[in-house]
Amino acid sequence: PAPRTVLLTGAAGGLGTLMRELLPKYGYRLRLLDLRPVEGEPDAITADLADKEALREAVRGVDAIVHLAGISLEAPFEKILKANIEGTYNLYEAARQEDIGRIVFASSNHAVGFTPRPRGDDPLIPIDTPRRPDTFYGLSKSFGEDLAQFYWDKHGVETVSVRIGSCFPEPTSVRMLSVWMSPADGARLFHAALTAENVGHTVVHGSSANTRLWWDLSSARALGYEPQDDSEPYAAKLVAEHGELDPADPAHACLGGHFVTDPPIWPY
Ligand code: NAI
Ligand code: 15L
Repeated sequence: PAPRTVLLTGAAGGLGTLMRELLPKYGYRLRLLDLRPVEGEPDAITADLADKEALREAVRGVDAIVHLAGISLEAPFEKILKANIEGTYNLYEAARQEDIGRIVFASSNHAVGFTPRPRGDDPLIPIDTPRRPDTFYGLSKSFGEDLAQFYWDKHGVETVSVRIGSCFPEPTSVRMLSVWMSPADGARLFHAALTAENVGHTVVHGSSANTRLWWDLSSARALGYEPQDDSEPYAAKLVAEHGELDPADPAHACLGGHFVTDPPIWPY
């Protein structure tokens, strides 16, 4: 496709760093934003999602936004509220005001983390499975998806909400064998989400085509995503180290893994 300018929020983070490397290969020109300076990128915008003026300036003139910024793990509610809930609202408001047509929102498996994981011949988790957040963090992603639906219905801002499994260079747990998204497949999926036509608000599962897949990738494939990777080559080593998932262990019972059983982080 013709190069398009994309604002990448959360550019200093783990996924942001991977995407800074991979997305330009698809012809994108990236504008970078993060709360923290982005290493080796003096032109990156250093701004908090709380800063509405900075956001409005940051989104001005871009063709689309890939929104990764925020707290990426469980945290006290007040912090999640500020960064993920208010922060994502501030970004959507800036996008609406500046007529940005498309956002790719980094949602998470933890928006539906309490969904039992398939076992044996169980069907894959469908994309319309009811929301079952496993943390305040997951709840903020559930809010983000609703916000995206609202900004589409009310204001015509399109979003692809990607419920990312685990996007890291390699899977590091047995659970991740099922939900792993290779960085290269992550870039493929974001590219599909940026270029597919008439997405309205579309929710997709974000992972590679893993042998041990737990969820249905068809809404992602419908955007043109063709995953090329599979975590299975990592399986023997991880299973030798940790054993197969224990069916009796509640931390292995649900999509969200240990997020469902981790003790709450106080203060609530
Ligand atoms: P990360 O924690 O490494 O990066 C997040 C970035 O957002 C950080 O650089 C941080 O400085 C920035 N940030 C936090 N609060 C901010 C604020 N108020 N204003 C501006 N920037 C702020 O997380 P990671 O792994 O890179 O994830 C990126 C996104 O993808 C997050 O939204 C996360 O929830 C989501 N996600 C990631 C998954 C993964 O496997 N890496 C899985 C599911 C969702
Ligand atoms: C997430 O949502 C987190 O941002 C990431 O750090 C991983 O914990 C991932 O989910 C996961 O479920 O493995």
